[in-house]
Amino acid sequence: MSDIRTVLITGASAGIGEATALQLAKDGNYRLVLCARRIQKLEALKKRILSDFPNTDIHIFELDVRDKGAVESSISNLPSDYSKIDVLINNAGLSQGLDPIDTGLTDDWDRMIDTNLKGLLYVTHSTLPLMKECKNGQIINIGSIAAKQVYPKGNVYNATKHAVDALSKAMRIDLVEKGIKVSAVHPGMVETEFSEVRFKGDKERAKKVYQDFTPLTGGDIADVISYILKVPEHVNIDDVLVMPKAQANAYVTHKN
Ligand code: NDP
Ligand code: 8X3
Repeated sequence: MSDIRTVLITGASAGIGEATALQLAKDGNYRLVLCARRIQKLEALKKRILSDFPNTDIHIFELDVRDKGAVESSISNLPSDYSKIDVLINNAGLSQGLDPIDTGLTDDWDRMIDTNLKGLLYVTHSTLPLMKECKNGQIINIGSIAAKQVYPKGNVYNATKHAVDALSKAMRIDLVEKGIKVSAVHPGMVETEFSEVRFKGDKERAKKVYQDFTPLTGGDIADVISYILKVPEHVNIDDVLVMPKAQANAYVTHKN
């Protein structure tokens, strides 16, 4: 078993994915394969990583996880140095809108289902053949507190994240005999681009979500992921719920 593991991170251009790429570069024993739709952001991240951690091997590529054909061809045609994936971090995801079920927009629903659920499935399906040879494969799915609790107007986003929770459990069963570990990390509120994306560019509304308490940072979640990847080979962290101290659950956040 090589000491250097190759890690594929989806949605690495911002937030939790970007912070995880930086943390794993710092940890030092990972070869990074990073994808997202915004290639310029990935290029800037690659530059930063190579400036801070010059010995990092890093490959970036543009990918919309909703595009089944693009997922299949880009992952099956990775450069040979990066074509054996040890670790997959299914992080790409988003919320669109915050509306009751009767007035929600069906286009928003499609975007969330296509990204958070179908995208995760396409990427996993394309990556598993590249993991087969390694005896210590590992998948980390990023769920949410919304995978555990349903909150008002969260309907379809909540449903996609409940599905990520269910799929994480199902993958663990189906992959156990192949020696592939499956973990799910479920964050509470993390200050990233998430709310700006949910509210379609309304920065003021997004900012208010994280006001008057201390939310998690992408780095907090990256720390948890880094730890999950470091436990001994015979140990698996199945499921982690990580909340800001001020957030008791999906409904109760203590604001000053
Ligand atoms: P950000 O909006 O900051 O980052 C989301 C990332 O996903 C970006 O890199 C974005 O890249 C990528 N992405 C979105 N759609 C696609 C797509 N179709 N194809 C490829 N990449 C895509 O949000 P977070 O970092 O907060 O979110 C990361 C994950 O964490 C998501 O799954 C989210 O649901 C989950 N989460 C977030 C929480 C929070 O409070 N922030 C709490 C709980 C879970 P690009 O736009 O360049 O494609
Ligand atoms: C993102 C956190 O509380 O907005 O999954 O659902 S929340």
